[in-house]
Amino acid sequence: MSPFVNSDQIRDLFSQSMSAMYRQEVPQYGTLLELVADVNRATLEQNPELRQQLQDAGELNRIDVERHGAIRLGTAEELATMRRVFRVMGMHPVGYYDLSVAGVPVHATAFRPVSDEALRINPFRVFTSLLRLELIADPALRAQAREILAQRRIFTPRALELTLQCETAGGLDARQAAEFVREATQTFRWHGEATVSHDTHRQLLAAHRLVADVVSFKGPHINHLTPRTLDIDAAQAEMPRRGVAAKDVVEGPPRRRHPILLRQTSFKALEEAIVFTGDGAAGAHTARFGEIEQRGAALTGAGRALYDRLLGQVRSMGNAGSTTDDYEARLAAVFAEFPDDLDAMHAQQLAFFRYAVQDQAAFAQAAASDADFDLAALHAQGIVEARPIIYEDFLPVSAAGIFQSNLGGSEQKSYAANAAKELFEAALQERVADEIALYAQSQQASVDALKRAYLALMR
Ligand code: OOG
Ligand code: NI
Repeated sequence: MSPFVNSDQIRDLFSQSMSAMYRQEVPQYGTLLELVADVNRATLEQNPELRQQLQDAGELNRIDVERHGAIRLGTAEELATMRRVFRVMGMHPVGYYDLSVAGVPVHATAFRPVSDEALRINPFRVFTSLLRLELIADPALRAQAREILAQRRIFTPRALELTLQCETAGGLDARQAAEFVREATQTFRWHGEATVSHDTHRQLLAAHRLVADVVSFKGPHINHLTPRTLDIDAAQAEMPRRGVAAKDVVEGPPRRRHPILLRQTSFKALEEAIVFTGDGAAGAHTARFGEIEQRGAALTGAGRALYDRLLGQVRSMGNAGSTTDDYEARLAAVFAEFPDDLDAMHAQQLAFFRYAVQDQAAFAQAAASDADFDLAALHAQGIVEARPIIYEDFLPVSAAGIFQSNLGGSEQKSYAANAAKELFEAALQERVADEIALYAQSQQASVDALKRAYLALMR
């Protein structure tokens, strides 16, 4: 037996630790968790079929636990070290997100578990942005920000020691794992004391609110956590009833019979008191909020292109003088073009699927007849079923509303949008995985397993 705790278990402990800390720091987040638990309970009561599906998938016990959090880092070194720390918890960089197209001077990846099994144990992931100082126009302010960031140490010495220990020994024992989780959590806590003067904070704010959020503090405070809801429209409607200020619309695709990708909503960021350096002036900063998500099928390249085109079409219709209802009606009308029917989504290869035997007797009979393994035929006859693979990644650009609405203020900056994946990977000191390739692999693995089972039945 290995003396080491499985990295999936460490991630599970970590997500619980982050949840407890955030509930304490942002009490309204506790209200959000209760609301989501209530909505999920009601949804399951009304929908026994969904309950059965979740039970079969082994997901019923952990429905409303956190699915993700988000942080923003200041330097390449912080990002490279963060990669090592997350690796201890079985979280790897997946995907590259260029947020400059949404007027936000960062690029990002998601640290997440990648194997089907690890995702099942605990899917917790952290959307991790890196500030792009080169996008600050004023050279003096850019240099000052760089200097301030170079001084801070965002990890505790013990967290770094245990990370190294894990890398050299190949794992952590139970006591070390518990200590690692405690130490790692420290990096993400809130600091009410800024590292800059009131005046510098003002200048950073003027460059971009997000620049101030990253540069003014001792560490990358977690800026939100996000539980999973089974009915995001019900959760959205419930928020104001419980005194939670919800953003106006749910981001992402419209409500569908067969959900795709990711739908999200949030409560607006809090104004928090902070103390500046120098004269100790008191001020306020808005950064931290709570979010809810509902996940659906992962889309293929073709499916994603269709999604992007339709969303672009909705956006280009403009919002002038329109209400939330208008937006939802427009979204639904435009998305009528995206088939909401699993057979059509499958036939047009818009989504990824995991194949499983539906009718064991017929499957055995087909194999015994000595016919070659023919997935399409087995599927068409209903012997094999295709279940959508859940999307595990993010849509921060199409959901730029979340980013924007939570920075406070209504400013819209524009940057000459330019993705810089290579620079990001150089900072990370690793390549990010291609999420589409991961879904394709999961799909293929299910086909391979079916084929093996079929061949075994032939002999
Ligand atoms: C991250 C925003 C991205 C999501 O759910 O799309 C994100 C941030 O505000 O730092 O968490
Ligand atoms: Ni989020």
